[in-house]
Order: sequence, then C-alpha cells, then structure tokens
Amino acid sequence: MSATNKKSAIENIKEASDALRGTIKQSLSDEITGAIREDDQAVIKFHGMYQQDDRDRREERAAKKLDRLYTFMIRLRLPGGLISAKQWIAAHHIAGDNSTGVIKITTRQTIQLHGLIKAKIKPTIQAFNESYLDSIATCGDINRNVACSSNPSESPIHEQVFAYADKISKLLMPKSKAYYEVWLDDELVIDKKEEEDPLYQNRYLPRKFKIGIVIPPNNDVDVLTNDIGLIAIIEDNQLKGFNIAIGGGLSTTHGNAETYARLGTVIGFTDTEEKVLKTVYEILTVQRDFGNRSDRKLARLKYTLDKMGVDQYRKEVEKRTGFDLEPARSFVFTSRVDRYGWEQSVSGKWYYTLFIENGRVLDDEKLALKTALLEIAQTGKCNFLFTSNQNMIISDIAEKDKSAINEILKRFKIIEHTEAASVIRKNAMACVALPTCPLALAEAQRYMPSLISKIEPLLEKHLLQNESIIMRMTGCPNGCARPYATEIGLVGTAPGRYNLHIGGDNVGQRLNQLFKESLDESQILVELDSLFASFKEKRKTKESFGDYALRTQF
Ligand code: SRM
Ligand code: SF4
Repeated sequence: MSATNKKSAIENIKEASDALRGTIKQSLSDEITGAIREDDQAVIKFHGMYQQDDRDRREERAAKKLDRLYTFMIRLRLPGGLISAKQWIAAHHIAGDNSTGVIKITTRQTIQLHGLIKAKIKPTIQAFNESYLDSIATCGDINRNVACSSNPSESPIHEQVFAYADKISKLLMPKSKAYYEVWLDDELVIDKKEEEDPLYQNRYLPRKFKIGIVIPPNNDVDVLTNDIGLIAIIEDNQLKGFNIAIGGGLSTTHGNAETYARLGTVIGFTDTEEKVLKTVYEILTVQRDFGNRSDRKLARLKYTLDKMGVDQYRKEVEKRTGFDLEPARSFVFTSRVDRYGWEQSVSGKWYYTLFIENGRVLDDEKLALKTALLEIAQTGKCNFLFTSNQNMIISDIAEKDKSAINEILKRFKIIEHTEAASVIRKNAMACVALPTCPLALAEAQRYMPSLISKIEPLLEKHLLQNESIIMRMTGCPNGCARPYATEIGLVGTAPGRYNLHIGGDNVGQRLNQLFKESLDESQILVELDSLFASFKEKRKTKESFGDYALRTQF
C-alpha cells in the first residue's frame, strides 16, 4: 500500500474494535477522568454518542489547571422522526435527570441530549431502552437516522412512504450486539457467527451515510443533500415507486479545494419494495468497496461517485442487484418549508405544526415550551413528529381530542408564539455550534435569533417581510444546518465572522455560491440591506430572492 492510500487511523480502530466493543467498558469504569479512551471516542459514535467538552469553560478550567469539563451528547434513532407521547414523556424526564435538560431537535428529525457526564451515559441508555428507544448507529461510519417527509397531511399515501424509513433503518442496522452488551448488560456474545455482518463486515463504511425520503412537491427533507435520496413517485394517488438520487453531501473544508458541496444525481427509478430495498443496500456496498479509506475528507459517496462516474456507479449497483433501474420519472418540488398551524389529513386526523427556534425545546422567560409539550404528551392523545426544519408536529389527533390540545397550546401561548414569528425566522435554521461542538469556529444557534432580530427591520424597510426567504447558519463549513442548499447561507469562519453565500433556490435543487468572505455582523447587515434593496427594485415578477441573487450578483 503506497503512502497516499494508507488506511486512515479510524479504519484500524474500526477493524480492531471487536464488533464495536472497543474498550468502552474499561473506559467507563475509569474514575480518574471524565473522558473515555481515545479509540473508544471513535467507537462510541456507532452507539450514537460523542465525547465533547464545555468550550465556554475551557479557559477558566485551564487557568485552574483543571482537565476539560468532559460531557457526552447522545442522539436517538427515530426513523422519520416519529415518537409516541409516552416516549416524549420519558425523553423529557431523562433530559431533566441526566443532561442539561434541553432537548435539541436536529436537522435530521431526531433529538439530542447534551451535557451527560460519563457516569450518566449508561443510566440514560437504559432509561431510553425501557421506552423502546435507542441510539444505535446515529453517528459513525454507518447508515444514520433515515429522514422522511414528516407531514402526514401532505399526502394520502404518507403512511405508505413513511414506512420505508423504518424498513430501511432496520435493513441497514449493524449486526453487532455490542450496544446491548455494553449498555444494557445483555449476555456476552459467545458465538461470533451471530454477529457476522455481510453489509458492514468489520470495516463498516468509509464515512457516515445518510438517506432521505421525500414526497414531492414539498422537499422538506432536502432530499438531494443525502448520500441516497428517494423521491416518491405518486400517480393517480398511488405510490408507483421511487426515483433514486445518489451523491448528495454538503461539507466543505475552508482552504481545501478538493472538498465541495454536491446535490444528489438522479440515477433512475424502481418500483417494488423489494427492488427499492435491494438498490439501497447495494448502493451502500459499492460505497463500502470503492469509497476512499485513506482520506476522510474525501470519503463520502459524492467523491466515490465523481471518481467512478455516475454511469459506472449505477452499472456496478445494477450488477449487484441483478436488475436495471428504469429511466427516472418526472417530479416537481414547489416548496420545502414547514406549514405551521392546524391541518387535517385525508384520514381525518389533526396535526399542529409548531415553530421551535433552532429546535431547542426548553422553558425560558418567554415561553414554557417544554412544560407545555409535557402536558400535551400527558393527555396521551397524540404522537410527535420532528421535521427536518428542526420543528415539531403534534400528530395523529382525533377530532374529539383536538380542542383539549388546542386549549393547552393556547394557554401556554404556543399558538401565539408560532403565529407571531416572522417569516424569515420561521424559515431559518442554525446548527448547534458552541459551546458543545468541538468543530465550531463561530456561534450559530445561540447567535442566529439576535441576528434575525436585526435582519427583520431591514426586510420591513424594503417591504419584504412576507417574502419566503430561506436563511441558514452554521458555525463551520461542515454544513449541519444545510446552509449551502439555501437562498442565504452564513458559514462560520472565525469567532463573529461568517462567509455569506447567496443564490440557491428555495426548493433545494440548486446550491448557493460564496458571495463575500468572513464578514462581521455589521458587514452582513450592510450586504443584506443592499441586496434586499436591489431585489425589491429590480426583481422580475414572482422571482425569488435566490433566483434574483443568482441572476444579478455573479
Ligand atoms: Fe453534523 C459533525 C451536529 C446534521 C455534516 N455534526 C457534527 C458534530 C457531531 C461534531 C463532531 O463531529 O464532533 C456536531 C455535534 C454538535 C453538537 O454539539 O450537538 C454535529 N449535525 C449536527 C446536528 C445536531 C445539527 C443541528 O443543529 O441539528 C445535526 C444532527 C443530524 C442527525 O440527527 O443526525 C447535523 N451534519 C448534519 C448535516 C445535515 C443533514 O444531514 O441533513 C450535515 C450536512 C450534510 C452532509 O452530511 O453532507 C452534517 N456534521 C457534518 C459533518 C461533515 C461531514 C462530511 O461529509 O465531511 C461533520 C464533521 C465530520 O463528520 O467529520 C459533522
Ligand atoms: Fe458543529 Fe460545524 Fe456542524 Fe455546526 S456545522 S454543528 S459548528 S460541525
């Protein structure tokens, strides 16, 4: 093996991990440190956890010659973002007892808890397990939480499409029993044959892997940003099958020209469930066998695809499935934002979509959101669905129960809060960033709300406050809030500084472009003020801000 294709260190850790056990048990019992061993930090990702530390307190602790304040973040596996009322109650209490108490709805429809100390990880997983919740494979080089269009009132066949999220999640789970053994004290696996894993083998995938399923015309999951995007094709109110797009991925690295954001390429259509699942499976095996295992920056499927060529990748998949994909069918996306408020599905059930700024569920001086959701869950008359826009849908409410839930929403001013938020705020997303994300170069979810408060008057000044412009912010170029697939993207470069990207469309089918580099807040506001002014003056009829920006600014 030459120096250039030498396997990366993580590859050796995976192979030597004894089917994802590593030395986690020993790390947990080491009381001298709040951290776990370095290799185990890579292994626990496959169990849905990250070791982090409180970055706000690094300096203070270093000055006192103290170790960093190590904590852990845990992310649940919730295909399609569905959780029952009982499970929400459990998550509420587990968050309060073991973590910071804040429940964070992510951009991939699941929830994260932050700030768990090492001794709390096991009790947390055990408590989740009692509620039939797990965190298996929500991180690591493996298929992650499968996203799916969340709003059941979007389509009469939502349930049918939604079921694919669970089926795909199960199909692509690792065979390792390590999660049960380490965290739930299950018996040790004696016969290692039980754990033989034809899909992941002992090397897993070269990099993380993401799948999204969408029901056009609302591209709420940003389907083309996934390694695999399944686009439901519905004709005469029947699900005919899926177009399959591959090679989406957003991360770039500042200063590394070899990295790039990419939207998925549609490679064909297939119809039956058996064929869809087989195709998905073999797309993974091709990535497993051909993906880059030496440079993790270039290991996502998008790079494998561009290196092999789309035709070659598709042919390799077809060789493995034993059938050819059919030509792609036509589809149209017309939106991708959540539709707030009450809606009824064809089945007669009611749904209330509420706005949760950056997905942070907590009680603060303005809104007792967490308490309100607990009270709603305690009625036992609904489920909860998380959206890929970091919001929540209180779902599956019978006609007779709607007024009871509406009363709680009103009493806690959730309806007022949702209706009062400006369009730009309701469309916006920011990633976690500081203080927990080790990769953050700048603030995101803690800063975005105050920046929006300064952007709102600019929009009003130009009479654009009702314009549906989508803006997203991340604390680094990894793209966790998908800032490149939007009309205005702000990407952190250093504390208080952001690259400004503009020119994406508002349905997730065109990436934006870098417009200005490393702006501080006053520069961002000056640039946006001038862009809004010229947009107002020179836009064509019905032209969106993103389309206008692309037409005039590059
Ligand atoms: Fe992400 C790493 C948070 C969605 C691209 N992401 C991280 C880590 C785990 C930092 C780390 O590696 O130590 C962040 C944890 C912060 C914290 O304290 O919680 C983190 N990512 C998030 C979440 C929570 C952002 C949010 O505010 O909602 C999202 C969790 C989704 C989930 O439930 O699974 C999240 N991350 C995304 C997305 C958007 C998506 O998938 O739709 C992307 C861009 C799409 C893509 O994958 O290309 C994304 N995250 C990354 C990357 C870059 C991957 C790459 O291809 O290079 C990293 C860094 C890495 O993997 O090395 C990363
Ligand atoms: Fe952290 Fe960067 Fe992802 Fe934000 S985009 S959560 S800063 S890795």
